[in-house]
Amino acid sequence: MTFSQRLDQIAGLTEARLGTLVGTKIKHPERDDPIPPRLLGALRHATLGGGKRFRPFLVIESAALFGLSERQALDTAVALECVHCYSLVHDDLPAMDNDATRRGMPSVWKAFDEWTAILAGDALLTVAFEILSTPEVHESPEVRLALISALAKAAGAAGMVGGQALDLEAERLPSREAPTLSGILHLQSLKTGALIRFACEAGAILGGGGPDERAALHRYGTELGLAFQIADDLLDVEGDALTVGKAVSKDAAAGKATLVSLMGIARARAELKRAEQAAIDALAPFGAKAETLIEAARFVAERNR
Ligand code: GRG
Repeated sequence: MTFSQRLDQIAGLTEARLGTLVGTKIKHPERDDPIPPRLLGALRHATLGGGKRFRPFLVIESAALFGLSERQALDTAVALECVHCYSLVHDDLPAMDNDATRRGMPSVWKAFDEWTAILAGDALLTVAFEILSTPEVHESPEVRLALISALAKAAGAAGMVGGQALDLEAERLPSREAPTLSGILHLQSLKTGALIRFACEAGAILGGGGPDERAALHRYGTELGLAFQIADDLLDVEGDALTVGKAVSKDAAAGKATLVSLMGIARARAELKRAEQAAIDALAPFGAKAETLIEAARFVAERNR
């Protein structure tokens, strides 16, 4: 099976499980309160029918390093995808990035309205933790708690939300200082990197990996997240909107400092190559078992969507 086929296969599994969980888990198990239909429509619009499902792929493939089956890692993967989808729904809002399209469709606030999009994001964030609390994720409550704690940290104020805050402050606060490369690297390692790092470490948490294995996956996730962000910035400069599935050239039009605008395209490409190789090197302790994750690093560096 090629890498692309494997990514598509995991995307299919994720889509099917999301379709089941978003709609059933967001119900009180002992009561039969239905989800308000408009909100449910927004939740399904936000989660189904698009997306590479790259973070679920990383959870499932990092768990495979420890001998876990797809099924054993799938609900953790889906919980993470719910957090990712929430972040996209909120990021697209007029008060944030003001994007009308996402994944080749109208963004949630465009298809519904702003308040529904805010509430859909809130519901997706909370359902992620509801999913992680269930025994289907792992039989051990300690493992479930470790996943909940790690995802909360990755998504929260010192993780993705913190990165988004730094990004918006840099763009909008009148007192802002001139952006520096180290400042942008830091905010991106939170905004984009934290969830990708969690995805890679989740396999070690689920699979009972030791500190060295977890540290190796942490390093892999860090370099992969950086490569992912540089590739995303390059797509904004060089990609076409139809393939990418959202508006491009937005950063330049907004005069926004990005890794590419601060480094220039040539240096950004070199840094992308370095991060790709560093991610691959971090997997050395896993030997041949890590072949699919190695291909994932190559996919990120070469992606066009
Ligand atoms: C609103 C708290 C909050 C955070 C938003 C994720 C994010 C933080 C903003 C999205 C802005 C952006 C375009 C970041 C660049 C990297 C990124 C996360 C791209 C989208 O992820 P993909 O390419 O999307 O994996 P798909 O649609 O394939 O899931």
